[in-house]
Amino acid sequence: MTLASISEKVSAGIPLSFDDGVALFREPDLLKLGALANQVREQRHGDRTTFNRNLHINPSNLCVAGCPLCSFSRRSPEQPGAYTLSLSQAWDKLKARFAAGDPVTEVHVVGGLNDSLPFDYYVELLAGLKRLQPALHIKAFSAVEIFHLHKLFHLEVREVLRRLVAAGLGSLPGGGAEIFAPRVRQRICPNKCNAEEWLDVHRTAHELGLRSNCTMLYGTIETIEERVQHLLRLRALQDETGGFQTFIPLAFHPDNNALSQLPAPTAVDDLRVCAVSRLLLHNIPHIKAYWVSLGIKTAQTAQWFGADDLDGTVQEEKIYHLAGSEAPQSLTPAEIVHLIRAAGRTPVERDTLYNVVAQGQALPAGPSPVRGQP
Ligand code: V47
Repeated sequence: MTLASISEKVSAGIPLSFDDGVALFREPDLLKLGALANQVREQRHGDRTTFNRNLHINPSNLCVAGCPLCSFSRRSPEQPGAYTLSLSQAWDKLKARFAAGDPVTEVHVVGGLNDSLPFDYYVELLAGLKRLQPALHIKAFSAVEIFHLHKLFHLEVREVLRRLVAAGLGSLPGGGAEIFAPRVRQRICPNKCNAEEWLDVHRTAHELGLRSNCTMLYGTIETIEERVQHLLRLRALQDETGGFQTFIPLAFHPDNNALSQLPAPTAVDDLRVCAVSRLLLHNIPHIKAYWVSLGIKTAQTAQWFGADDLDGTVQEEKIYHLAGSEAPQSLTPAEIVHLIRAAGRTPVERDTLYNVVAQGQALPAGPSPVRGQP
């Protein structure tokens, strides 16, 4: 398998094989790999890079899973830093955005696998956010959390999702997929739902008409082959349902967790994973370079290695900042617009479902100084 022969397949629209994926991860010429991913990106999205205005709410960090990879969770309420937000504390976070004249179109809600909150907490959390802002899109609860609610409350996954949709759930985020291989899961997240269960939650969500995102956490102990298998399983589900809208490669952060002996992935790893994902996942429309995970500079560069999205303004992110992310806590829309233009791309503000919200003159005027940048 050479890059030239893979390039021919890409041009002919032939899905790449497992062996192609392995060859791409082993390709020494990062720039040629990036150029091929960029060709596919530009065919699909031209020079646009999208972003949105969003707020993260993490209702509780109490978690029964105790994953070695995680720096956010606490096992018991007595542990330092453990918290559970009351409903009004959670709603206040959205209210604060209005009060600051900084409204969001999306709230991203994820948290620990808390086994002491009633099901109504989740329903009321979403319903209360919707009451505050009926047009808000709530992207909430990773498949791992949905699976936990299914087990805890003895409700079918479909029923959990139906009740949350009735309360205001708009889509599912892509977290918790990690690496599907049982060998890796056993070491990095032994108590999380398995690959089949994760995929089945997304399949059910798609059957109910919800869109969702998907992820891969790279840079722990996985092999290249396990990465490729993971990506191909996402691609197979997408062939079945068409419900994934974005793939987000997530770079492992080793601070303050039980895997802190591992080195963090380098920028070259980040760009390679981004490019290979774009090439293998021909049927998933968007590749998100999540700037909180990659850092601003790599996320900008990734716009030339297959990515066409940067995520959003992201206020109140905890999972990556506790694990060592040095990215700013948030960016203003004007800062993101500036970063995208500085990367040589055309910024477009989108909503969660990738409808255009603002472009051209309607975007905030830049350039403006970017925190954390020289
Ligand atoms: O599920 C946890 C990962 C995910 C670490 O869908 C870690 O739009 C690196 O899924 N190092 C949460 N990664 C983040 C996530 C996400 C983020 C932004 C947008 C979307 C979306 C989804 O972060 C977790 C886990 O896979 N994670 N700990 C860590 N130490």
